[in-house]
Amino acid sequence: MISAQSPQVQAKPGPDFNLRGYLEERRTLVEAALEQSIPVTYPEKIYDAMRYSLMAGGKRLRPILCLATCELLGGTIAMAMPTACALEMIHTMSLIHDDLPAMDNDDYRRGKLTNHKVYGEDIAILAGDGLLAYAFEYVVEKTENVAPEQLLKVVARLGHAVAATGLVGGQVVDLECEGLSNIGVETLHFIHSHKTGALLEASVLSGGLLTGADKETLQRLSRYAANIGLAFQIVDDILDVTSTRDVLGKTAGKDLQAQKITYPSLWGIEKSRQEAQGLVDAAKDELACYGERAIPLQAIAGYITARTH
Ligand code: GRG
Repeated sequence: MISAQSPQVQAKPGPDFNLRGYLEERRTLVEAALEQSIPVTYPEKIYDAMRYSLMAGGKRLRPILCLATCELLGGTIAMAMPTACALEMIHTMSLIHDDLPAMDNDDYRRGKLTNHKVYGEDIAILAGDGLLAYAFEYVVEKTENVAPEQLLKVVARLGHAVAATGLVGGQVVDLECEGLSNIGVETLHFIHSHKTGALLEASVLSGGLLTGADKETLQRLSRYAANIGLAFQIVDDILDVTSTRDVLGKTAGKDLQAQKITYPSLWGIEKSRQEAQGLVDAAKDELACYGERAIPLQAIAGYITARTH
């Protein structure tokens, strides 16, 4: 069980803020909560498959964004942890389905064989479905000390991020564009603001919604999230070209191999880097009004362009 009290955390915003320590500390908290979130019971095979991908590592960026935003606005880690776990369950299910032969057909994810390579396609589809449904149950059942009307808004926002208005819509357009060489930057933005941006935005907004944030605050958070979401995807595209499977934990060079239109293929690597940096700077500016308290979210924005995997 997750304690109703916030766990003791050391890394606090301030002049000596240490992003590395902060991310490590939050990741450890999230891992511990995820570890307890899905007990294995009958039929064990499906729980094993769900846990295989959920506990396979990853940066845990979405949960960390949710926790950080909730804390920025005066909430606690404890009240946001069930939502943070649900975000990671949703993210993980999208990776499982994305890797399927009917979609990206990938063999490696998070440095391990993909779910369908280990459990077969049938179970991998069901593991994704199981994680998706359980994410919603988990938020509703496990969240404490949040007003029901705020929690309803969180649930609605998660649904919006998953549905055709979010991940599903982005994935459909991505599939439609496969093999086409005349994709413009607007279509590319649509794909990524839906496939990648929608869940990152939901991560930030749900942290705000849990605290009952007002409309103006939510709009500011949305702008921060839209900027980091796009920067994140540009960097993802750059890393696909410049990195290796060992570092990425997934197949590198896939976009080039599939002749996919990407930001580097449209703009080149240097302009892509500059665009990503401009978006990160804009994201940081959005939160300047919070002073020192914004340091963690601003530093996370910076990490997005500096990351290597
Ligand atoms: C949501 C119902 C439903 C179906 C899924 C397959 C699909 C529809 C959408 C694809 C979503 C997708 C895989 C987007 C890519 C997002 C992305 C950039 C993933 C990598 O995220 P990281 O780098 O990965 O945060 P880690 O492993 O660190 O968590």
